[in-house]
Amino acid sequence: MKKVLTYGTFDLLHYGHINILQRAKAMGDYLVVGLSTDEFNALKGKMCYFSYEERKKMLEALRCVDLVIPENCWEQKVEDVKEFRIDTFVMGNDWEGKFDFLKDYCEVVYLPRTPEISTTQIKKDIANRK
Ligand code: C2G
Repeated sequence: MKKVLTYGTFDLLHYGHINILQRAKAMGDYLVVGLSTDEFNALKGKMCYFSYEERKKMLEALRCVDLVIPENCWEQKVEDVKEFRIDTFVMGNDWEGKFDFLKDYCEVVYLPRTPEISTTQIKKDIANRK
């Protein structure tokens, strides 16, 4: 069984998120998603609209997601790759090169982002419509 791992905040889940999750799953048989906790998002300078539990519930409802684990820090990725016996690590190419240290442990793939959509843009568009 080929296992794939990716990470993210996945706030205000949108089709850009769905695209990368489906493409990540298509690279194997089992997809693990490291979901940024509210505390870690504070470290990333991100204020989420939905809480960790709400974001987790939405990801777990997706057919392409097999397991959601908490992402508490930047440093847990090597341990996660080992613990879950990950074959392929996938991230959007806004992270190109940032996780190449994982190449010692698994395949590392950066996929093109879906253009025109982001959680930040959604928030801006809604604010402008008031
Ligand atoms: N993404 C995408 N296309 C978009 C928006 C996002 O492909 N239009 C991808 C990102 O490249 C990322 C994933 O969706 O791979 C999740 O995006 P975010 O929720 O913004 O996650 P991020 O803040 O990048 O956190 O340790 C890694 C971090 O947790 C990643």
